Amino acid sequence: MSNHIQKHRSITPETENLLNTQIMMEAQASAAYLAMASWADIRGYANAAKFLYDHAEEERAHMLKIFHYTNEVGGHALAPVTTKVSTNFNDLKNIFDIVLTQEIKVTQAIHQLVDHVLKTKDHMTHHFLQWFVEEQREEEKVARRIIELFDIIGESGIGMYMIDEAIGKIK
Ligand code: OFO
Repeated sequence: MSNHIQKHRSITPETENLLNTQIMMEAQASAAYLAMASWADIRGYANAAKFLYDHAEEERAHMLKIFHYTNEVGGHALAPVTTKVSTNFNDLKNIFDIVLTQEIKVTQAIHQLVDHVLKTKDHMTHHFLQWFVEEQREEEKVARRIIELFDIIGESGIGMYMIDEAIGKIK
């Protein structure tokens, strides 16, 4: 980055690094959702697959939101490199357990970022991150509701069909 650009930045290099780490995490989450969507798709869980495909898109949108913000405030957003994701799962319940674990990890990372910008009095980035704080609350809530369906409906008989139907109705 040229000195000219560096002089006009609103975020510290440390915040820039943390935002780039978050960009990578969102991209990784998107790839993980895509792998889970494919698993559900080829097994006929049409609604679960749609939910997971949609979330793969959402995570990519989150990644781009942070990407653009980083550049807007004078940082340098780096194109994320993702690592290999799991493509095989025990069953659909296993997938949604992973979804919730993954979302909780993202929440923790967002909270760490918020802690950092509070400490460094970076009000702009703090304001920007509030959208993600709210988004994570919503995403965890939805994942928990889906996991509950496995207990409420039960997996035997036509249970899996009904669970997939119910997933299609979750907002
Ligand atoms: Fe659900 O992870 Fe993005 O923010």
